[in-house]
Amino acid sequence: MDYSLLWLDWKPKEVLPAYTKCITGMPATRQGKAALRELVSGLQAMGAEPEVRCGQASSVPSIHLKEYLGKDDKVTLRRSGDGMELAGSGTSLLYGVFHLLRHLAMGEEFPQWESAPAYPIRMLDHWDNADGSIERGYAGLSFFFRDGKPVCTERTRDYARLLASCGLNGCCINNVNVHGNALKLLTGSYKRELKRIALCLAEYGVSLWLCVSFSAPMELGGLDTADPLDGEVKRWWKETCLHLFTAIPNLAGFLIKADSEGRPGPHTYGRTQAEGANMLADAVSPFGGKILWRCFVYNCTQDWRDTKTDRARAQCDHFAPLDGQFRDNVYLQIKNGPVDFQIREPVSPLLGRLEHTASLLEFQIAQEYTGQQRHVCYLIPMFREILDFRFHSRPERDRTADRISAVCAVSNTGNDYNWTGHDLAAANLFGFGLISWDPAADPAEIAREWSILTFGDDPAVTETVTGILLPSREVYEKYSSPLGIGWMCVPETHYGPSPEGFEFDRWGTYIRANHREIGVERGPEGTGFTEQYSPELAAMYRGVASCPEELLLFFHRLPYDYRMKDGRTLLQRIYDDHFEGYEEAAAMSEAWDKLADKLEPEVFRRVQERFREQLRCAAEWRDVVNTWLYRLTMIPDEKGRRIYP
Ligand code: GCV
Repeated sequence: MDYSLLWLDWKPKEVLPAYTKCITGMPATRQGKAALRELVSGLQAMGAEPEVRCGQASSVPSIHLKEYLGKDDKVTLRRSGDGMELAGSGTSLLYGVFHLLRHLAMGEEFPQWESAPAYPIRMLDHWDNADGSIERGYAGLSFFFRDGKPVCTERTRDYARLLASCGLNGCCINNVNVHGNALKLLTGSYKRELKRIALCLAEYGVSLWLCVSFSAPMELGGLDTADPLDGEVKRWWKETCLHLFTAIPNLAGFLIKADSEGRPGPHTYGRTQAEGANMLADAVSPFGGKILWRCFVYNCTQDWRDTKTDRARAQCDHFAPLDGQFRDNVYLQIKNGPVDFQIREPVSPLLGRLEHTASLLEFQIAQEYTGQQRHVCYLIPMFREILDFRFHSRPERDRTADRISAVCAVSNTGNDYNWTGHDLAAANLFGFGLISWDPAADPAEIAREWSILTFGDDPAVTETVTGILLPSREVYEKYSSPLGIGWMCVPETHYGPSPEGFEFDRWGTYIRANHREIGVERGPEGTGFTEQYSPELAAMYRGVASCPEELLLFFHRLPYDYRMKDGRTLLQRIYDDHFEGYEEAAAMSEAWDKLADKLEPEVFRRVQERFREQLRCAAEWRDVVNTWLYRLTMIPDEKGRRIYP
């Protein structure tokens, strides 16, 4: 096998509870049968030899699988005498089996669990292209596409297993920037291949989603318009959906990036985003399909002299006035921050504004701006912060977690042996699954569990790995872009430092630093972005003193000698962070080195190599950002450390 099984590579256990010797119950659905298979093979890998007594009650301690019919996701795992009873629908049995196996692997004898997922849609978005490349992919090539065509292999099945094992139930296999052969996914040219993928995913309760191009009626149908109100266009979509949904079971719907970064969309025809989304919603609705409509709509050709247009405002400006105008089967897909997956952004205000429209929160575990899976950056604590964020809107529906209806993440996988490029990045894949199921899950506990499942239960290893993962986001933040400003990376690649790179580009992501001041003024005298939040939050962000310091430069333009709460100047704080960030990354790398004789040599070596690159790059970030600021301001570091004048 040319890939690892990640956390599903069950390790032998010295002691297992007596009930692991016998399994009873006879699941009837495909998912239930998969659950039984997983249970048997998982227990075998741990060293048990379970006897399967289909349907029979057992007088010896056993695990009893009780399958309910229906689509309910609720799962109950409870102690029953000296054994365990697992009850749920077919897919829930899968969730329960994986939960049981994970907890047995963690050394828990009688794990009890009564749970249901917080959201009905918990999915991964792949930015895979038909030619096999992956946009912003950092772990090799696509395992969904090869030579211009979708492919279904053994790996597809193991991928579905990985998803189900952490509670995920959907994946969109192609890039939102639909081009090349991917356009033809809609036409049925690849019906056979898509059907195989769909069935393979379905066995593990994972639905298939596809990205489609809004102008497909022109690109594929030969029409001269894609106007969503045009009768021919509507007819084309309806017929296309009829063929596609009939041919491909388990197709859940479409994800669309429209009117964004050069993509076609309803604005081209003077129509609203709602008119565009609803037309597609009507086309998929006879098949129970859903439309995931991205809100990443902004002007990407903003002139630097225009200080009023603000990319951060765009989501709310475009979508808040349309609240309530979308069909029930439309979900607005909203990136977690108002700009674009920077290491720190405020939570998107649009998530606090929609009262009558379903929203789908979009995270990114592909580490586009967070070290590209060459740096360790455990993102789950950040996701938890975002889910816990309070909008001060309606008391009964105030936290992000309570306002959204679904959740997704841009995937960090590829066909690398370890799936995620950096071995430690798999913690983000696992963690995203667990936190999508339960937004109150503890990121530290997730890290601990992932480490034990992946590297075994040696406490020294667990302590070191969790000690590296947990602070890693703050470490990356310290040596890269300070205090929420973002965008100091190299345009195009989005890797490594280039503080003014975006300043001379057209994407509207200016940081506006000069020799006196740095930051973007987003209060009422600036772009007015603060006013998109509820009055309480707007007041907090508007005030320089009340604005959370970690977001100070996101919201405000300040002089370098501005005094932070601890008395340091803004500039000194930035210098300090960059020095400290590098030192902390070096300490993480040293901690890893001490695991040399505790891990598989290949795994140890791969991660060590990544740490070398992380340190090289962290030093570059530190030196480039500090030197650039020193040369702009000519204010030296108070501690006299080395800055390259
Ligand atoms: C898939 C950013 C990325 C693009 C990505 C886009 C999006 O701009 O750099 O590669 O396109 O976000 O989310 O659509």
